[in-house]
Amino acid sequence: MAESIYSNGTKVWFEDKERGWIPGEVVSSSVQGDGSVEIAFITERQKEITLKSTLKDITNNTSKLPPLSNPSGYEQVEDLTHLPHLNEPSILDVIHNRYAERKLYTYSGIVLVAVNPFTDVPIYGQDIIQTYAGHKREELGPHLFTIAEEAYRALQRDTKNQTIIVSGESGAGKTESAKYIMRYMASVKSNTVRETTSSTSVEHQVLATNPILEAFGNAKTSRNDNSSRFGKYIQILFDDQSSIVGARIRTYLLERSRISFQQRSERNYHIFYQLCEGASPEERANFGLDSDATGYRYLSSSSIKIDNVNDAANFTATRQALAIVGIDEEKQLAIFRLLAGLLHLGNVEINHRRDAKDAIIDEKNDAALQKAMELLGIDAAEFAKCTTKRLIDARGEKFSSARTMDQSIGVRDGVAKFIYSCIFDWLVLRINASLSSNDAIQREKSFIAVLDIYGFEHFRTNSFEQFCINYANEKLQQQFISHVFKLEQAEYALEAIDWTTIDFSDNQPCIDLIEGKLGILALLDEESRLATGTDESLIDKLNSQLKTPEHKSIFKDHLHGNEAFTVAHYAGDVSYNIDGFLEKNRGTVPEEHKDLLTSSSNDFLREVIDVGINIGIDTHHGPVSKSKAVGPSKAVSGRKPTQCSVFKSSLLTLTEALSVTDIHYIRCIKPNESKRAWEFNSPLVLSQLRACGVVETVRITSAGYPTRWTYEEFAARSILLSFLHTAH
Ligand code: AOV
Ligand code: MG
Repeated sequence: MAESIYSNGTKVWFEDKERGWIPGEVVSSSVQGDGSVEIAFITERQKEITLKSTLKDITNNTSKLPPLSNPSGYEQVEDLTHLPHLNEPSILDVIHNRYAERKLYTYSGIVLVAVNPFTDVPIYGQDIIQTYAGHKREELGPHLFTIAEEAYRALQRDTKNQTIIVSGESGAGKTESAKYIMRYMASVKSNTVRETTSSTSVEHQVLATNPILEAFGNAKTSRNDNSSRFGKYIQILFDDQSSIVGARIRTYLLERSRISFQQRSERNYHIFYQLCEGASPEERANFGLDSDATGYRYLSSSSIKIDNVNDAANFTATRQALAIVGIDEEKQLAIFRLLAGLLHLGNVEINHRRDAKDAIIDEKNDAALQKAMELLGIDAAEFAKCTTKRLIDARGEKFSSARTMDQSIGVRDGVAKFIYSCIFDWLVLRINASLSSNDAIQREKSFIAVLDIYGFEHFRTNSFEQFCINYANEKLQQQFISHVFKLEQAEYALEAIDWTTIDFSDNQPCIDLIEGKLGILALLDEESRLATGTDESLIDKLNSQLKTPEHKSIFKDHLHGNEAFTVAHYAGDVSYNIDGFLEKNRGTVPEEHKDLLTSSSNDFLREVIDVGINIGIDTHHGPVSKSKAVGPSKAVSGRKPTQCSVFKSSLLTLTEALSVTDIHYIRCIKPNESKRAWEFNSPLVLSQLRACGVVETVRITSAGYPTRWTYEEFAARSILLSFLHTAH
C-alpha cells in the first residue's frame, strides 16, 4: 500500500540551487525482491532520478524521497496548516503563488506571514478597515487587519491585554505593518466616534507618534531607506467601552553612533535633512543653517537624498505631528535649535599641534564652534578647553593634561551623541506625558500593544549596534519558540498523543552565550569598567573565555584573528568587528562636559539633559505597566550603567511584560534584496522562513497532528495513518 504514495504521476518537489525547489513527477515505481521500493522521477528540468526506500520509511515519513506536492486546489490555501502535505517546498510554493496573485498575507497556524510588496497596495483604506471590523478570521482572507481584529475582539471579550509582535529582518516591513495595525485600532471603533474625531483627538495623537519617532529615530541604511534605529513597544490604552483613551510608549536603545558617522550610502537621522531642507528663511538665519546638507560633517559622509522622499514636505508633517501631541511651536524651535547646534558642533575643527600630538581648537576663529556654542548656550572657550584637555583631580590637586586629536574628536562626537539621545528621550517622555496622562491611566482598562523593533542585521561590517540589535532579535525568537513550540508540545501531551519530540532549533545556546553569567555581555561590561580596558583586551578575553566546548557551535573562530568575533545566530552567522565596542558600551561623556551642559544658558538644553541623565544615560524609560506608572526608572546608583546592561534589563522587562499578555505574531518577509516591487526570490524567502521558525512550526504539525484541525479531520487522518501502518 505504502508505495502507492509514490505511484506513477505523483507530483513531488526537488531541491534546486537557483529556485529553491522545482516540481518533479514519479514516472515509475516497483517493489524490489528485498521489499524495498525503487522509484524513478523526472524533474521539471528534464532530469531523471531514481531513488530507493523501504516501505517503512515511506509510511513513517522518514524516507529520503522527495517531498510530495499537494493536489490541485491547494496552490493558494489561506492557512498553511491546511495543506495535506506540510513540507517546506509546498509552503514556499503557496506563499509564492499567493504573492504572484498580489496576496501578501498567509496564515501559518497562529502566525501571519506577510510578504513585502515594495509598492503601494490599495488594501489598507478606511473601507477595508470597516470591512474587517467585526468579522472573524475565517470570514475574510488573511490580512493584518484580521490579526488586529482578533486582538481587539479578545480584548473586548476577556479584557486581557494583547500584544502583536511584528518581526522579520531589516526592511521586511515591520514598521509599515505596525502602523497599519495602529491605524486599524484608531479607526475600528464605531463610525459615530470617528465622525466626531477632531485633529487633536486621542486617536490622532496616537497616530502622530509615528511620524515623530520616525523622523528622530529612523534613518536610511543600506538595507532599508526608512530603517528603525530603535525598538518600540507601544501600548494603546482602552477604557471599558473599548475606546482608545491614550497610549504608552517604551523605546529601546537608540543607535547613537549614527550621529557622527554613517556608512557609505547611509544617512543620519531623517530629522536633520528635514530641517536643512524645510526650515523657513528666518529659522535658517537664526540657526545659521545652510540648506546644503553637504556642508555638515555629520551629514556629508552619507548620501543626502533618498529616492521618492521629500524631506521638506516631511518636515512639515513632523511639525504637525509634534503639534498634535502638544509640543508647541516654541518648543519645536527649541528642539531645532539644538539640532542645528549639533550640526555646527560636528564642524568644529580639531587639529594637533605641529610639534606634538596634543589636540587644539582655534577657538577664536572657528566659526562653527562659535555658532554651535551660541545655539547650545555654552561658553566656547570653556568647551574648547575641556575638549582638548582632561582635568585631573589627584587628591584635591587639580591639573590638566592634553588629549590627543583623536581623543578630542571622540569627546566632541560623544557630546553630540549624548545630546541627541537626550532629545530623543525627552520626546518620548513628553509624548507619554500627553498620551498617558493621569486621566488616561484612570480610565485605562486594558491595552493592545504593538512591538516593532529593529530587525536582524547583517552588514558587511557589523559593530556594537548590530550586536545589540541581533541580541534583541534572539530574545524575540526565544520568546516565539517557547510560546509556539512548547505550547504545541504541551497540547499534544494533553491530547495524549504519543509522538516523539520533534527537533526544532532552540536558540537557548546563543542566548546563553550572550547573556549567560560569563557570557559576552558580562565580559564586555567587566572590560568596560576597567580603566585599562581596550577593544584588544576585550577580544582577547572573549576568545580565551568563550572558546569552550559549551559554546563551540555558537562562538566561532574568526578568520581575521583579533579584529572580530563571530556568533552563529538563528538567522545566520554574523561577525562583529570589535572596534569601538568598549567606548560605545561605556557611552559616557566626561564629567566636565556634563557640567557644561547642565549649566548651559539654554533652558531647553538643560531640561533635555536632565531627562537624559535621570533616565540613566539611556532610553530605558516609559513605564510598561500601569502599576509601575511612576515615571522613568532611575539609573541604579553606584556603578554607571553601561549601554548593554541597561539594554539587557530593558529586554528582560519587556519579556516579562509580554508574558502576561495574549500574543499574536506577524512574520514579515523580505522577498528580494533590491526593494523591487513584486519580485520573489525563492531562496531568500526560504532562508527567512527557515530562520524564523515558520517551516518548523509547520514541520511539527506535519508529524501528523495539526492542532488546528477539527476533530473529524483529525480522526479521519488518524484512521488513514493507522491503516497505512497496518498495511505492510
Ligand atoms: P522594517 O521596519 O521591517 O525594517 P519597513 O516597515 O520600514 O521595514 O519597510 C521597508 C520598506 O518596505 C518601506 O519603507 C516600504 O517602502 C516597503 N513596505 C513595507 N511594507 C509595505 C506594505 N505593506 N505596503 C507597501 N510597502 C511596504 V528595520 O526598521 O530596517 O528592521 O530596522
Ligand atoms: Mg522598522
